[in-house]
Amino acid sequence: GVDHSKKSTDPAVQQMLEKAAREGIQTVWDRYQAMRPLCKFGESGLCCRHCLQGPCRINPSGREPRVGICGATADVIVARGLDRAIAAGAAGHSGHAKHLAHTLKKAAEGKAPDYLVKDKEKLRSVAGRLGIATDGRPENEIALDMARAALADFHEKDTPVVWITSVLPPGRFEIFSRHGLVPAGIDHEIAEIMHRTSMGCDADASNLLLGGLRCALGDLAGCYMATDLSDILFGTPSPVVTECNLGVLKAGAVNVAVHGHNPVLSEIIVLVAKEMEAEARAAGAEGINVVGICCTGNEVLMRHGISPCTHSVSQEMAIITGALDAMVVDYQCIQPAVATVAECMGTTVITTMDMAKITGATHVKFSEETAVESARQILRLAIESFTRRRGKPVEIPAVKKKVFAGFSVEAILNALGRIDAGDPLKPLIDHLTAGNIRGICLFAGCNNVKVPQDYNFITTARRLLEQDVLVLASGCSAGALMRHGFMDPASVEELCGGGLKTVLTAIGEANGLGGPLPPVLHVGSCVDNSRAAALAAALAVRLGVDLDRLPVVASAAEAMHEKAVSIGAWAVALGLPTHVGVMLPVAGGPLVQRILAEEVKGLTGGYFILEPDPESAAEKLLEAINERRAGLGLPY
Ligand code: NFS
Ligand code: SF4
Repeated sequence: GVDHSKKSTDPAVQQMLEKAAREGIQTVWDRYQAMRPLCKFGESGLCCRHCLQGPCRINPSGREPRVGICGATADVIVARGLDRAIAAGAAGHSGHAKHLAHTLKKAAEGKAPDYLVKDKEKLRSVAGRLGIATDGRPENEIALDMARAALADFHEKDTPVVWITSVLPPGRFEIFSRHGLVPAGIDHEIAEIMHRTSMGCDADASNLLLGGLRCALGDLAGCYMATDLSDILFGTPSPVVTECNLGVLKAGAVNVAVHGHNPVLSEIIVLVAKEMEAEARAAGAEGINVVGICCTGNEVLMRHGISPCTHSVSQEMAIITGALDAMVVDYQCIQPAVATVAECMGTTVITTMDMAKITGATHVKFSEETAVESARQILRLAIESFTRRRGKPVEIPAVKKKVFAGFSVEAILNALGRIDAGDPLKPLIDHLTAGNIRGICLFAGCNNVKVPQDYNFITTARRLLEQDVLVLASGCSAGALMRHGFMDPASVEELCGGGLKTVLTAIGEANGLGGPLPPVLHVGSCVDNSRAAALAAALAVRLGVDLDRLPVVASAAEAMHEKAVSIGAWAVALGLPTHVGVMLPVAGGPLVQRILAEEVKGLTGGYFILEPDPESAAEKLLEAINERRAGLGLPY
């Protein structure tokens, strides 16, 4: 067959690409080829369609036209475009959070009987942080107040976004206040970006980017809120072990993939699938095998050990196996093409959210009031689909890796507490200080069809681990690293430097694992990047320094979605050196590039490292870590 290694480094995906080629099924990689060459104007951020006089495009070579019809300069057009990406990302994360707030509210009011407060301890601790009274109050009352506080954070009110003000180390808040970066309301900031980037408003690139940073902090609030409320409703993750990749599909079972983002749907599917085992067996199946794709997969992996099947750019591959009976989706990151591929393979694609339908898919409206009933209806469609597939040949790649996941901040502190119960952060601080841990890197974001799948992640992660950097991962970057064995404790020997190995082994052994923790700690879905922010904030408070002095960095090596842009922007606002491995559409704006890579340092301490080469990216991240170690007077 053809060499598919330029498309994906994952052998399971390569096998499916061979099958797709054989059967004439078009995939994302074929569509990418058909799209090339990509438009140079768009790629460099130099096209504007913000009014009906355009579209305008600036000549990237420096020749005419140099400004838009209205006179907007290249930098203005680029900054406006970036701001809109940030706003779209923030709308996604916070829309997800708002959905959870409504679910929590309905649960507290007794209107959604299939949901309840599962983690009462977290409810009380988050309430305490938000200033909601807890003493002697029943859970439902606290939950209702919290849901109201969450919904209130979306609009402009007298006080700023509480999911920002209550989560930052004190010094950070001062910096944000000084530079006008404190979000007044999440939806308010998104709307303001739409306003200021419309024709004839903000025409100053640095002012535009400041607005973008404030909106990105609205995005952080949405992420943080989503994590908090999910933990409260569905439980705070603790360590789980399972397997991942396409090999987790089972020819004889009703295979159901949950794909998208919000655990409001996937949690109930997981629950109801257990109840419907008998129904599946009556249809001749071995049972119901729920697997995850993308971030909702991460949510149910973290809380229930559900096996992740694949992620991001390779989502069509799950269908191409021929073994997937239903793909149940909510919103975000679902390639519309899944409906087309599903038609060839007999999979039923089920959309569930009225704001995210796909032509060709089956729509089953999912509402919290009747969640279990909707889930039954969805799973019945999956069983019917299985009945049609029964006995037909499938091709499931025999590729699986072990995954050790579930590292919420609570789980990390709990594990560290086995070393020092009175002061769980102390062992982490001691190892950081001594240099056994050189620094911490958060891997985040998607796969991108422009990068051989997972190549950037594994190349950069290998180098950082070997240099004793503690690696956290979320979203589809976690998916990438798990599918290559980076979440199997057995890989510590091969991947980690001596210092890191000592630390992971000491923690693992103190927790009765009889061996190390995995090389990479899975912190959850993309909204759970907030967990990394929380851990960094705790370290900063404990060390008595602000976030921009910590040897903590972030990397989105294969970013794709607008959500990844907004996360990157809040990481920079928090003061982190933040690597992006795919070119942001900013090449056409030299001033914008300079602000993002350098000048923003003067404001927040953070900055973007735009570096497509994964080896150089690792070196730059290590340099940034070493620079910060030096600043703290630590050996490096
Ligand atoms: Ni994050 Fe998660 Fe994946 Fe990218 Fe999409 S699923 S929210 S955006 S593709 S990492
Ligand atoms: Fe062109 Fe200005 Fe209209 Fe954009 S806003 S399309 S640059 S005239």
